[in-house]
Amino acid sequence: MLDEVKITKAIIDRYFIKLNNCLETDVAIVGGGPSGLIAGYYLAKAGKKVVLFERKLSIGGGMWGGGMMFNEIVVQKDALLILEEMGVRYKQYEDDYYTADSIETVSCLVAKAVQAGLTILNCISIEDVIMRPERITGLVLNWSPVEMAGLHIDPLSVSSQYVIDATGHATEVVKVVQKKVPGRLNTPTGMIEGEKSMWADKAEALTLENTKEVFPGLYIAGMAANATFGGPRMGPIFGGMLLSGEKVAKELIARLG
Ligand code: 48F
Repeated sequence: MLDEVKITKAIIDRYFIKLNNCLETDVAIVGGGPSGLIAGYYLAKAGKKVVLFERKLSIGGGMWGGGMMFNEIVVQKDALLILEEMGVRYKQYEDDYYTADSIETVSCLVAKAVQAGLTILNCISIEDVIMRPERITGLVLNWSPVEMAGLHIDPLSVSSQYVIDATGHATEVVKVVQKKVPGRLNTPTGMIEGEKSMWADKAEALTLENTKEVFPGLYIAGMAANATFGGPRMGPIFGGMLLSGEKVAKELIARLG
């Protein structure tokens, strides 16, 4: 006979094991869009202890809706190997233009990343960082519904050797650092340069170039990288996001040793 309290206990017990395991990690990723998921996948696959925090209930960021809710995405040739590794089917449209179903893509990315060992904690928002004092050493978090309701409830904290800001256009972790220690980012002005208008070709190349450490202990990936370093936006072409996630994972795997 099924017992409601046992169901409750099973959920609480299992969740707390997961949460406890995330208190001290090699890498903490903020944002569950394509760049964060791919970074998490490669880090977990390499045996690193990695957690991803996502504000929303659903994981996938800006990829579910393709372009303007037409649920297809475009990916260029350079990133096809990643799609293949994630088990995503794609079709050639023209030279260097390939398409994939955005729902299938998000679903495969999430499934592969979790099964590789990435822990995803959803409905959690990162509101601050821990600094000691010249380096980011962790994150400060709270339930998203607490944030949404504007409740005055203190957050909790986790520590991590490295943090990745994969929060997309909002570049939220970098914004916190800029506010706490203005002028100290690894950008030309020391501040967030700000995202520029749509230019797909340039943006895709720059996303990769801008994927780097922006403050000791803090890396940026995906659209957050362009927003921080003043690159343009690119719209619903996703190769740059996937390659950015792969690049940041590779760099951190090398640094973690
Ligand atoms: O925006 P998002 O998909 O980031 P991305 O990986 O990919 C960008 C593309 O989707 C698209 C594009 C490229 O074609 O321009 O926009 O760079 O996902 C970012 C995720 O971060 C979450 C947010 O809910 C979204 O799912 N997020 C943002 N701020 C926080 C956060 C925060 N403070 N705490 C937790 N999650």
